Amino acid sequence: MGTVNAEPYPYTFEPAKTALIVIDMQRDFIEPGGFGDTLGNNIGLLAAIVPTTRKLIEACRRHGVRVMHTREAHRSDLTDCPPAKRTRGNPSLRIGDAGAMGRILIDGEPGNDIVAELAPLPDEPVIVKPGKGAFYATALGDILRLQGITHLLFAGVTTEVCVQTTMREANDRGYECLLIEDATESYFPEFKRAAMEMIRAQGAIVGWTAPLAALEKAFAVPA
Ligand code: TIU
Repeated sequence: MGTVNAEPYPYTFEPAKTALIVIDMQRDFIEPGGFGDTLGNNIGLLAAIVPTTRKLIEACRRHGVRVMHTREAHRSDLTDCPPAKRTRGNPSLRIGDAGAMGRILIDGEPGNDIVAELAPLPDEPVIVKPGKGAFYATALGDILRLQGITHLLFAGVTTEVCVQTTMREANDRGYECLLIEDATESYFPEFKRAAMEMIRAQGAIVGWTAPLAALEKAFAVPA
């Protein structure tokens, strides 16, 4: 059993029943020419969390917390992409268009890969998701149930879009959720701050937040 000095109060978890879900740390959101860039965002903010996220992943691997990854991606024929999602905002490049790293947000394209520094190990599930939430139209719920997972740690991008949506989906399904504060980021710093406050308000209405150092301290206490 580990206890993290989290907000709004300590978060207790059993590593064997806990999974880390690293959300959408893919080149499309983080590198120049990807989807995030074409939407006009400052991608440098997101690239800055890669080293901390790597430390988090490595700590979880060492301490028996299962690591899972997600990618926001659509089928190459776009049949799983709602037209509303494709046309919203009238971006210069739409989902499925040819960009600097292949077709934007299409499964199997170079831009859809997880950044090299955070590459999944062969036994780590990668959930390919067509929505913002990782439970929508994916096998994630079944995978977690079959693995006996009750607690979820969250990292990745962006805090108020795919991370928060997935945390809310998980919370409604009964998982105890902890967001690692310095392993998540938004294109809008004020949205990250607000999302973290919303998550932990009202006695952890959606879940807890804590920095990586607090999780590392919990791991350091002998079981
Ligand atoms: N992964 C994720 O958050 N997808 C997005 O499109 N996020 C934005 O903030 N645009």
